[in-house]
Amino acid sequence: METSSLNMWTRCRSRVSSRPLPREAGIIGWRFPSSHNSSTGTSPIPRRYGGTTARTQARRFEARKNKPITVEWVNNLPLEPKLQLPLDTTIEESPPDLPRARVVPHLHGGHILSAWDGIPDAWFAPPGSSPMTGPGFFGTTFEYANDQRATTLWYHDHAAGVTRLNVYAGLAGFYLIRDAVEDSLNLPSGPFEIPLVIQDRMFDDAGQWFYPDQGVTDVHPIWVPNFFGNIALVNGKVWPFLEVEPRTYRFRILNGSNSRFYNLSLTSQQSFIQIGSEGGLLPEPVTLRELLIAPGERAPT
Ligand SMILES: [Cu+2]
Repeated sequence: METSSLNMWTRCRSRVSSRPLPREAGIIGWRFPSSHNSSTGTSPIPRRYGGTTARTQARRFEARKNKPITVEWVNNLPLEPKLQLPLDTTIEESPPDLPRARVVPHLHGGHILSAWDGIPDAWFAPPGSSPMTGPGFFGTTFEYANDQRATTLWYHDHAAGVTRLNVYAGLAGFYLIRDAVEDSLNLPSGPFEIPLVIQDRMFDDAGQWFYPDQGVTDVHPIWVPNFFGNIALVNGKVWPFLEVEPRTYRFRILNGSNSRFYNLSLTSQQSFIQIGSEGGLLPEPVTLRELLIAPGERAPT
């Protein structure tokens, strides 16, 4: 699998820690360079599919309520991404003369001033691109106020005309906000709190990611209205297996797929408890045997 197009670096200038995903989780797309990662200093964990190393999952942010952070986003993608996904240049905001490697981060569900919300035309491209920035660009340093209750957010690319491909390529990750209320609940933590991002993918015969390029109209000849992959990845791994202890776990589930809904259940038919949703903890826990989760949705938190 080609990986270098996923090498989007960020620098975190705040106290927020950027802990790696759990050991059994996937790899890093948007990541913190270790020299800027005072909390862990860890490197991405390489996994192998089809003989080459894949990096598919971004690091996560850990934030505390009412402790703002400042993030400088650095686009260090290659000018020509080696992972060639079909870009539709018939979309108005995506003419062929724009740099392919343009990005702008959006914190999905976060309380944010519009300037830092990942406005689609506020994109920025790697050094050497022409143009370097979109018409709505204002900077690469974003303020995140974290003035909302504990919840499970995620961030992902939001650049005009290329979001679906950038998210598919791995520019998405968790952003957790914690607070004292949640702390007081003594929920499973540490190795027993496991974020799970579920995404579907397609692979070609060479083990490369594949994205369809046959549109349904002549107007947008390569634009597909929905993408449904035939392989499920969790934290960047294909059909992974997690060994667990006989105890309670906290799974923070994110559907990071482009289009696919999932109806999740335990093969043992056991029930499980949903304690939260997109905006934070539910008024009271709900016991479920199935959990239907839509693209972009998070549960249980
Ligand atoms: Cu979103």
